[in-house]
Amino acid sequence: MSNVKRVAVTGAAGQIGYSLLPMIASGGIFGPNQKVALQLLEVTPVLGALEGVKMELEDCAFPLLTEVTCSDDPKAAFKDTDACLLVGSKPRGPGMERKDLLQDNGKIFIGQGQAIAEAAGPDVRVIVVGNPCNTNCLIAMHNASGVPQDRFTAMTRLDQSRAKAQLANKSGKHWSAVKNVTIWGNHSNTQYPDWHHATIDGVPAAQAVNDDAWLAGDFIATVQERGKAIINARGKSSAMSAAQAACDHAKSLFTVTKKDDWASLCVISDGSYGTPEGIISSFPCTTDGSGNWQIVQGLEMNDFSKQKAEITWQELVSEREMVQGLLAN
Ligand code: NAX
Repeated sequence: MSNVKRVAVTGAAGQIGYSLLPMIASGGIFGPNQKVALQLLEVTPVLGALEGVKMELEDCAFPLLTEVTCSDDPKAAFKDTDACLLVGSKPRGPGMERKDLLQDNGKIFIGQGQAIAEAAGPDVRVIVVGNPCNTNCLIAMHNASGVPQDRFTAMTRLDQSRAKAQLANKSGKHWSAVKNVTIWGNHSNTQYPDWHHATIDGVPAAQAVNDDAWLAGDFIATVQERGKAIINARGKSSAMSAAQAACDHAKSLFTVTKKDDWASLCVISDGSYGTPEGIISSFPCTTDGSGNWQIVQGLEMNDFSKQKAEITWQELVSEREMVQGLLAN
C-alpha cells in the first residue's frame, strides 16, 4: 500500500494547471498530512513548457510533494492514480460550431476514458474540467469500460462559488455565510443557479437578499455569464478561480460533505427531480469522504425552478445526441 496519493492533471501546462498544481501540492485536495505525486499530461508540442512547470514545482520544495512526472501518453499519466483531473481540452476556434467542438473534444475523452480504464488505480475518481465538461465527462465515462460510472464527475463548483459570491455581495455578508446554493444542469450559460434552498447566516437567501426581481433576473444572468465577464475584464478566461473550484470539488469528494452545505457536482443522472436519465448533470450532492456521492433528495422545486432546469437539461440531451457515435457502451 502506497502512502502517496497519485493525482493526474491533464492540460497541466495551461493556465488553470499553473494555478492548480501548487494548490494540490500544498494539500488542497487531500489535506496537510497526505503526501501527493503529480502525474502531468500534455500534448507533445507542449512537453517542453511542461518541463518548465515541473522545474518550478521542484523549486517550490513543497513538503507534501514526492514526485512530478510529465508525459504525452495518457496511460503513463493515469497509471495507478487516485484522482484524475481532466483539465486539458481543445478550445473553440473562430467560426467553430458547438457540434464540431463536441466532436473534436470527444475524441480526446474517448482516449482518456480508455486509458483510465486500463491504467488508473482501482479507486480512481475522475473530475472533468475541460469544456464542454459535462459531455466530455459522459464520453470518458462511456469509454472507460469496467470503471463504475459513479467515479466520473464534471465541474460546476466554480458556478456554485460564483453564485455564493453574488449572494454574499448583495446581502452584505461574507461568502462563507452562504450555504446550500445549487447549480442544476450544464456548465454553460443555460445552467440554473438556484437560491431557493440557500441560506445566508442561517436566514433563507430570499429573505436576506430581499429583492426577488434581482434573484430571478440579474443574479441568474450574472452567474451564467460570469465567465464571459472575466474574459472581458482580464483578456483571458478564469484560471485562478477555476483551479480553486477544481480543488474544492475534489476535496468535497475526499472529505465528508453534509446536507447543511451540499456540493454541486455534475454526476450521472438517475432521473432524480425529473432530470433525463444518463446525462451528466449538476445536482446538489453529499459525499461520504471516500469519493462516493449521493444526490440530495426531497428538495422542492417550484414551477420557476422546474422551467429553468428543463432548459439546461434539454441542452445536455441535445449534446448527448451530437456525440451519440462516441459513446461506446
Ligand atoms: P489553456 O488553453 O490555458 O490550457 C489547456 C491545456 O490543455 C493546453 O496546455 C493544451 O496543450 C492542453 N491540452 C489540449 N489537449 C490536450 C490533450 N488531449 N491532452 C492533454 N492536454 C491537452 O486552458 P485553461 O484556461 O487552462 O482551461 C482548460 C479548460 O478548462 C478549457 O476547456 C476551459 O474551457 C475549461 N474551463 C472549465 C471551467 C469549468 O467550470 N468547468 C471553468 C474554467 C475553464 O473555462
